[in-house]
Amino acid sequence: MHFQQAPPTLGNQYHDDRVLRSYLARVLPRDMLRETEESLAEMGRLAGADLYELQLADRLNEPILTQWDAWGNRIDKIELTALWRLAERIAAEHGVVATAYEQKHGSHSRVHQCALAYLFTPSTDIYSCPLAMTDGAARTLLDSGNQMLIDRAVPHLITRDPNEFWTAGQWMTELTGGSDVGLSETIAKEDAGGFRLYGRKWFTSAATSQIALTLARPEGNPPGGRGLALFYIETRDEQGRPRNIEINRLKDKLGTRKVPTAELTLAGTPAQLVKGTTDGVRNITPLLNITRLWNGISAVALMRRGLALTSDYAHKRVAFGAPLSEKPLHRDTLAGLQAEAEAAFHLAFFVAELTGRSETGEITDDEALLLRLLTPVMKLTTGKQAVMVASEVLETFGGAGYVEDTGLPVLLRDSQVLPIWEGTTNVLALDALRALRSGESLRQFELTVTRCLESVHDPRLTDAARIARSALDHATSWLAETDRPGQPSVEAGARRFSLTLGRTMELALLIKHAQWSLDHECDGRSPINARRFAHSGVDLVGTGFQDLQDMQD
Ligand code: MFK
Repeated sequence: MHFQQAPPTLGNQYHDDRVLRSYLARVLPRDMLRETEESLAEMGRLAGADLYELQLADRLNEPILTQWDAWGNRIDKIELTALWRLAERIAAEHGVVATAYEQKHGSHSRVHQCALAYLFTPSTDIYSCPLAMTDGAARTLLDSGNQMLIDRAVPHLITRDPNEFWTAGQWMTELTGGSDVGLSETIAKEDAGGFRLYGRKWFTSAATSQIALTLARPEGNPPGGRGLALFYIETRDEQGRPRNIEINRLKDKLGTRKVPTAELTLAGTPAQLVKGTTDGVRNITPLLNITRLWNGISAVALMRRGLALTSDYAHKRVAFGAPLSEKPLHRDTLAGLQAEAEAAFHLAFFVAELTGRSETGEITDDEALLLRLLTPVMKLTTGKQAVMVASEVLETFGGAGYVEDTGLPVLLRDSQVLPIWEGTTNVLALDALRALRSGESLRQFELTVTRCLESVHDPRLTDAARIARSALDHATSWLAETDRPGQPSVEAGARRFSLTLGRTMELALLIKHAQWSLDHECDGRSPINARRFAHSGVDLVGTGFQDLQDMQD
C-alpha cells in the first residue's frame, strides 16, 4: 500500500471558529447573540461545504469579456464565473450587505454583518469586492442627503431579494494613478438635465455592477481633489447594453482573478451629481472608509481560512513518525500565526463596532476621532499580516502549498491585494497622519489602550500589558519629537509609526479579550496568544530618521 496524502477539509466555519464565537459572546447581549447565531451558523455551513466545494471545482474559470457580437456590434459583455453568480444570490438572500442597514440590532448590526462577511469571504473568490463597494455606495448615498438618488438606488443596494439586488462599482483610479486621485483627468460636461463624462478609468473592479460612483471634473473647475465632483452612473440601459461605456480589456492580475477588473473608456456616459459640483474626494470618503473596513474583515477572514486548513492538515499529515500536530516546531509555527490572526481579528472587529455606532448616531465625538484614525491604521496593519500569514500557511503544507490544484496558492495571491487596493500601506500611513491633525485622536487612542490594559488582573497578562504600554509610549514620544514643521522625519517614519499603532491596539484589544475569556469562559487560549503576539514585534517605530538622512547625503 503506497502512501496517500489526505487533503485538508473544512467543517462549519462558524461552529469551528473559537475566536469569532468568543468575541461575539463578549460584545453581543445574550438575546442578540441567540438571534444572530442561526444566520451565522448557516453561513458557516455554506462556507465550509457547498461554497467551498464549488470554489475548488470552479478553480480554473475566470470572467470572460466579449467585446463584439458575430455581426460586428460592440456589446462589451462580461460573463462571470459560476461561483460568482451563486455568491451574488447568496449574498443578497443572507443579507451580507443588508444586515448593516436593516439595523435589527442597532449598532451591533454592523458587527453581525461583518461576521457574515467574514464567514462568506474566503469561500467566494473575493465576491467581497463588489459587496464592499455596494455597502460603501449605500453609505455614501445615504450620507449625501441626495434624496432622489437615495430613493432610486439604496433600496436595490440593501435588498435581500436577489432579483432586485444591485451592486455598485467605485471607479476612481485613472492612468494618473490610484493614490493621488486629485490628478484625475475625466471631464464632466453639462448636458440637458445632467452631465456626460469623458475619460478613462484604469482600474474598475467588478465592472458588471449596475451602478457606479465615480469622480470627474466639471468643465471649468480647478485642478486637484477639490475640483472634482462625485457622480452617480447607471452603467447599462434597459437592454443591458453599456451606456456609452467601452470595456477595453480585463486586467491580467496576480490574484483576485475572478474579479472582473476592467479598463474603461467613458465616452459621454450619462451621470448625475451626488453632492455638489466640487469636493469629490471628500465626498467619496465614506465609501473609502467602508471598503477599508471590508478590507480588514477580508484580511482576518483569509488568515482564518489558511489556519483552518493547515490546522486540519496537521492532524492528518504524518512525517518522521508522527502527525505534524504533534511536532513541537510545527506547533510553534502555527501558534505564531494564530496569535497574529487573533490579534488582527480584534482590531478589525473593533473598527466594525465603532462604524456601527457611527451609523446609528450613538458615537461620541471622541469615538468618531478614534474611528477616523483607526480605519486606515487597521486596514494597513491587517493587510500586511494577511500576506505574511498566507505565505507561512503555504509553507506549512510543503510542496502542496505551492501546487495550484490544492486550491492553496490562491490564498497568497488574493491576500496580496489587501495592502494595495483601497490605499497602499504608505498612502494609509499618511492618511493616519492626516487623521492625527484633528488634534485629539491620538489622545483617544491612548485612552482606549489604557482602558483595555486597566481591565487586566491576571498575572499571565501583565507582561503583555507592559509591552503594549511601552510600544504606545515610544510611538507617542517619537511623534512628539519628530512632528516639527518642515521636517521630513515624520513622513519618513509614518509607516513604522502607523504599524506600531496598529499592532499596539491589536495587542491591547487581545489582552482585554483574553482577560474576559479567562473570567467568563475559563479559557486560557487567548491569554497564550496575547503573550505570543506581545513578543512578535509590536514596537516597530525604530529610529530610522537618521538613516534616511544618511542615505540622502
Ligand atoms: C475585499 C475588500 C474590499 C475591497 C474593495 C476594493 C475594490 C475597489 C478597488 C478600488 O477602487 S481601489 C482604489 C482605491 N483608492 C483609494 O483608496 C485612494 C487612495 N488615496 C487616498 O486615500 C488619498 O489619501 C486621497 C485620494 C484621499 C488624497 O486625496 P487629496 O485630494 O490629496 O485629499 P485631501 O485634500 O487630503 O483630502 C480631501 C478631503 O477629504 C479632506 O477634507 P477637507 O476637505 O474637509 O479638508 C480630508 O480630510 C478628507 N479625507 C481624506 N481621506 C479621508 C477623508 N475624510 C475621511 N476619511 C478619509 N479616509
